Amino acid sequence: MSRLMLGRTLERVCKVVLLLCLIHFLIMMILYFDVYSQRFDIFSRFNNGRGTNNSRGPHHYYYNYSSGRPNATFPSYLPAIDQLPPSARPEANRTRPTPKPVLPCPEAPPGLVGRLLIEFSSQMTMEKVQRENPSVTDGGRYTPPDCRPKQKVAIIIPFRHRDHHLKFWLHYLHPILRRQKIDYGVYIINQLGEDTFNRAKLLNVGYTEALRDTEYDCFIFSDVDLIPMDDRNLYHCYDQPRHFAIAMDKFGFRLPYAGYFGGVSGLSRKQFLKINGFPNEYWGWGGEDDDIYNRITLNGMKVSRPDVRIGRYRMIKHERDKHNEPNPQRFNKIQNTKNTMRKDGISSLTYRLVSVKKYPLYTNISVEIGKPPPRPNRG
Ligand code: BGN
Repeated sequence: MSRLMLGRTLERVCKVVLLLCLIHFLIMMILYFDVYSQRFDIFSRFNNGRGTNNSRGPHHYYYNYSSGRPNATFPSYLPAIDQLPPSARPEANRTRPTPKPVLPCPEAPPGLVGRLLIEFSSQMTMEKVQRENPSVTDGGRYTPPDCRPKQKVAIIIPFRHRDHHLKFWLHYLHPILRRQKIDYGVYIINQLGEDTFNRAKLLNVGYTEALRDTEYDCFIFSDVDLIPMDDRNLYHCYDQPRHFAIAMDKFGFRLPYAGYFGGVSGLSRKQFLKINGFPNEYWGWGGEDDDIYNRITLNGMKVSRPDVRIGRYRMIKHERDKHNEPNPQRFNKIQNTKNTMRKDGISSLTYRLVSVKKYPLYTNISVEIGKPPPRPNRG
């Protein structure tokens, strides 16, 4: 009798355990497909025929303000367009555009992974990076398909002869920004010619040119060799001008000095205009970031920063660039920001736009920005 009872009880326990396993399995499957589709874009890899043999080769075409992609706002988990029956293809649905997501994007995006492993030794090609990022649309634009971001962010990168770094930057940043649910565009501001480099002037050009493309609210200015090591360092704008790259490997993962504002920083349109943009007169290496810091504090703002454990960055090692020698005038100039900032800035910016090319993962803006004024003859 008691054996029978024991047998029945065991049978019931087994049934309950089996049921629990089934429920667990189902939940795991749902989570797996939800998280992994966001994290690695595994479904979008097969999306709209842009796989290995895709049409997005390394070629480019020239700026076209009206070239919107019909499938730009389609969620990445939809099947490839050419696999759909004709009636279900977007062309057939022109009268019913895809509805824009109504829910605002969460403050803390759920797909973030935290600390990242960043290395620069693997073989990187632009084709590989393009294949990794099929949901980025021409000119390096991306909009989250499943929520409505508060800000539109332009990422501005001053550039000259750093193609190798750019591949790594795109390889790491596009997936991070996607996980962060940022609505963004990437702008490479390429200084033509071999005259002295001028980082801050290129950043002013980037601000101006990005706004000709889209109504951006926020501008993040990043060096091409700096990769965030934690995706919780969110690339959008804050109540105060933001300094993102606060703990670089080359400085022992610490701020080199309290007023450091170099590497990666971000200002809203309003904050940028309040300081009259950046100085145009810092030719060569150094000081321009200190001048920007001075502008911020002189205009009654404070720099905001992430937690030091989150604001970590790896810098791609490189030789010092040619034609970007330390600027000997920088020590004097940063003493004078108060007197110069109203006349020298976005209000006095001049340059010659040579070309705007939209590549699959970024927009390349090539400009001539002039050269430093001749030094007065002494003696
Ligand atoms: C500072 C530079 C910055 C640079 C940092 C980090 C100057 C101005 C004279 C003191 N500033 O010393 O531009 O980002 O080092 O390398 O040189």
